[in-house]
Amino acid sequence: MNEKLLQHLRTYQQEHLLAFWHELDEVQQAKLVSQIESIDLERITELYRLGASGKSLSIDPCNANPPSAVRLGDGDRQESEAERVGSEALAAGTVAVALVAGGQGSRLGFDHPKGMYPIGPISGDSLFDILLGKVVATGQIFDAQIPVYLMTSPATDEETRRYLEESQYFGMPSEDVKLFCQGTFPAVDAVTGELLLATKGELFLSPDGHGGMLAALARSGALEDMQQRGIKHLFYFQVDNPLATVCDPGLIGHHILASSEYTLQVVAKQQPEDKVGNVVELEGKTRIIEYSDLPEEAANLRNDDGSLKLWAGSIAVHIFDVDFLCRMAESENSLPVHVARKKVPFVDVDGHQRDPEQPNAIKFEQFIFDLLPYAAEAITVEVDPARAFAPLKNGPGSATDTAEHVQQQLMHYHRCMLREAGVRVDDAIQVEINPRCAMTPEMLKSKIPRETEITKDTYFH
Ligand code: UD2
Repeated sequence: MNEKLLQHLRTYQQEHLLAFWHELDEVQQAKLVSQIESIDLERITELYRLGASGKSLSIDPCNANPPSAVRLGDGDRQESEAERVGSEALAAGTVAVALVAGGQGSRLGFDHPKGMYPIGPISGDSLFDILLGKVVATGQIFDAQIPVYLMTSPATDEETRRYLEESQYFGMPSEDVKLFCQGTFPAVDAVTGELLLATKGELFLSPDGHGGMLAALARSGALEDMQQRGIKHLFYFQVDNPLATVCDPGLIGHHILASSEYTLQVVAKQQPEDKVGNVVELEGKTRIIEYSDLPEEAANLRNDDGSLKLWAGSIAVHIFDVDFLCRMAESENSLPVHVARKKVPFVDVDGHQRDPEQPNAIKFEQFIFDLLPYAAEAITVEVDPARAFAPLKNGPGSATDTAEHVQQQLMHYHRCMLREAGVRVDDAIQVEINPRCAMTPEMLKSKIPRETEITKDTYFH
């Protein structure tokens, strides 16, 4: 028995973690020791104390105001100036991409990293294929190198690396795709605060949230890599949105023109309970209040014309200044930790595997958008969801955000692109456009003669 470790665990009432020590072989013992040693027990004890007390938001959302935003239809001049400035930044090679892909596809009934999900409505192309395709296409348009920093989690890292290597990074130069793995937090028993064992020799660990990206970027050397490459702006998005306007020159341009350190792309919420982050102004700062944290009372506040007061929904597309991230990475624990009560399977004191039916545990997570109040300047830019937001979240049969919904949205948008390019296509025709073929209606114009009629299901690639 490792007496020193036992003593350390006793200080925090966690000695149960070694209850099965004598049943483990040497390799298992070494693994358990290294897991325990990597955890700051004092911090976890404190987080549990705060989490169990039920205190979460230190602010009152009912006092929040909507952000001042660049809204849709705000004027073509501003728009074209932003596009010009964003295009210049892309051409100058000062923009990189951060893609968070730590999630598994388990909610979709897909036992692989979510990014591997075959979402292309006709092609069956995966989310990674489509999203990296957008980066490749943008790089070609601007004749620029656009590195991608892709965040995995311990659950998705190995398979994602293998998949991307086998797929030859979907056309990206391999040296421009930098994978880095996010960290974890242990889960604790909601009643006792004891860390949970997943097996007799392993702690139950879960990803530390996309907020873990900040520390993981620093730890992996990615921030340094960005600085060496002269990257100034980081276009951030989630792997579950194949409609994401990756490297949108207009959004990048607004960010630069406003000297923003943190820019948010938002959609106008349709319903108070929409599952998007709520972008608000509170106490002079821009913040996001997650949908699950927004009380009904605040969500339902209306303007005189009946529209939602807190209208701005974050779709998790952000632009960060690299200098801002470097500054934030230097101050340890700048991100708060959120707690969530969840069902976590575990091994009990008698060595039995338990699969609880009710939430039994507290899981900890950090959110990247909690950096917002620290930004010297933060702006919000509205986008039309029909061209920018089709999140894949739920399995077949759910009311929203299933693969079928996403595919319908993709095809709808691609039909709109074709029509804007002067091509005729009926709603009953299925179409899909590979981003490498065209990212915009303008690009389609050079490939398909005007007045062409599409009469059968077509994949443009
Ligand atoms: C997220 C946002 C929500 C809104 C919505 C848009 C949070 C907390 N909420 O809600 O405000 O913008 O997306 O679709 O972000 N991920 C990791 N590591 C983690 C956790 C998440 O990489 O530890 C990635 C994951 O692969 C996924 C994305 O982040 O692509 C979103 O995570 P989620 O599905 O848990 O977030 P959701 O849908 O509740």
